[in-house]
Amino acid sequence: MRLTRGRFLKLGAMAGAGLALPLGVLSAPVSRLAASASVVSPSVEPFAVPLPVPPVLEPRRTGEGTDYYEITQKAAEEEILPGMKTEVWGFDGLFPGPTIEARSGRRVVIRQKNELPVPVSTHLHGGVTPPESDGYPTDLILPTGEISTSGHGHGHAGTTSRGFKDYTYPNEQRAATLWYHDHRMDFTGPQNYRGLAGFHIIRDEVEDTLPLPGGEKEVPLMICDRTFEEDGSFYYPSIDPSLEEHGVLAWAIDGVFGDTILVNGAPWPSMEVSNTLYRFRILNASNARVHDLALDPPPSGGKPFVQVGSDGGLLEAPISHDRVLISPAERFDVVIDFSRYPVGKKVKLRNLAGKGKTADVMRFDVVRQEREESTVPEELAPELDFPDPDEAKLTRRFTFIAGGAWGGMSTINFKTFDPQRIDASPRLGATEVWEFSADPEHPIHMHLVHFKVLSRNGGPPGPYDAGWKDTVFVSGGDVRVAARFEGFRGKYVFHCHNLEHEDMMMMANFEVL
Ligand SMILES: [Cu+2]
Repeated sequence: MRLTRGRFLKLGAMAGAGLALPLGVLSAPVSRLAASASVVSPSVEPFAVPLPVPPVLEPRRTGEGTDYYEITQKAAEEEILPGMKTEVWGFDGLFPGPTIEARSGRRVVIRQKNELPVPVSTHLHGGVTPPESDGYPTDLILPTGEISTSGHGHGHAGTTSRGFKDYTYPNEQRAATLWYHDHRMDFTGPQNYRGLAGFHIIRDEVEDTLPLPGGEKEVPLMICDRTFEEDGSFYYPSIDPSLEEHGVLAWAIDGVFGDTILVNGAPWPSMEVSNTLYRFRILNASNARVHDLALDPPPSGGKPFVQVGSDGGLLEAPISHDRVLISPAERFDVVIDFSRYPVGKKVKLRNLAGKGKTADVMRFDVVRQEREESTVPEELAPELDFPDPDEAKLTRRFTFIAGGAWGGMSTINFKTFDPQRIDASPRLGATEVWEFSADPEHPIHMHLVHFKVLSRNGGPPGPYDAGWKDTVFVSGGDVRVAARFEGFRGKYVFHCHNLEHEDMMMMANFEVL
């Protein structure tokens, strides 16, 4: 999106009418705003880089019932674009961060050390986590060195630690693909963009017994988009790249879209596969981009993606899809059968919602024949214990309206985020129905709970709403979900996972009483 003169004038007029604008938007010269929107990344030959897989982190020590880890959030140089260096802010300096392999019922304690020049807060997305370890946006870990907290953020009301914080994850939940990422108030967009995201995979006995592809045939795929400067550094349209002042340039208020697609941190990578089944844990870690994934060419004989899991773990039974529509923060656990292609075939994973270069994601090269040792069983998980909407005592309604209409601020029920205001107070153990409506479209995420999608625009749930969800894509209509508020009492957030909307305060609190 370009900043047109008309759009700029509209923003100016709204500011004049007294709406709060992020600092700096209007004081930045128009020439700078317009020029920034047209940064184009150095070109990269697609499918030339092999797909990396993030390393699995070893615990520092293992106690009875608990594994203890240590991660240092720091800057490091990585070769993302061939022959160039990019400074990333990564967990242990890596982008993506190292993968945590956890067992259901076995606690993980992670000491997060902050060696970055800014405050951070680390959230385990999909985790049933006590509030003090949930990575509340204002529960900051301040840097060890000199602190820059003078920024004009949206206000601070959390606890702070200096240098490090120990996060406790009970993992008292079923096997699922979770991920951890930065959640600092007002700065989640730029800090994720620089690389602060990694996988946290929980396994359990139900999953162990299934004959799904495993080992090297079970691959996490973190898909995101970035734009790079000529020198290889990340380009993010912050008003203040030092991240003391928050906010993005006006053209980016409804999301930052990169022109280079990365999978596990590599641009348009390729992966060699045998002609067998593979399991992919797909995460859309983009700030704002929605992916409509398809295989090109499609295999003979029908739907190529066999979905076995959603945000909250295994489905009861597999669901086959022609395409997988995945909005930011959602996870789809899918099996692809490469025996439906001849050896020698090169198969692109494409994004049908992309244009030009962003329509390509990665490529699978079917390079060898191998005996099949996996299957996708017709039953995956025992019947899922979804909340019963008839037991819901309460229906709450939340309307998400994007920033463009509000001079930059994004709202839920016409309110911007206030860490002190509680917008819903469900009782511990209670089932509630929440109705989300969105204008125009928002991936809506609830912390602490997983939910069941009940309906979409008054009709049945959509093809991508199956299973336990913690993030649901609401696109210009209404989605009703049922959630049971179990696990912990305390204050949690729910918000839009378009990170620019989130940073522009499309977030609210619920407190489990
Ligand atoms: Cu949004």
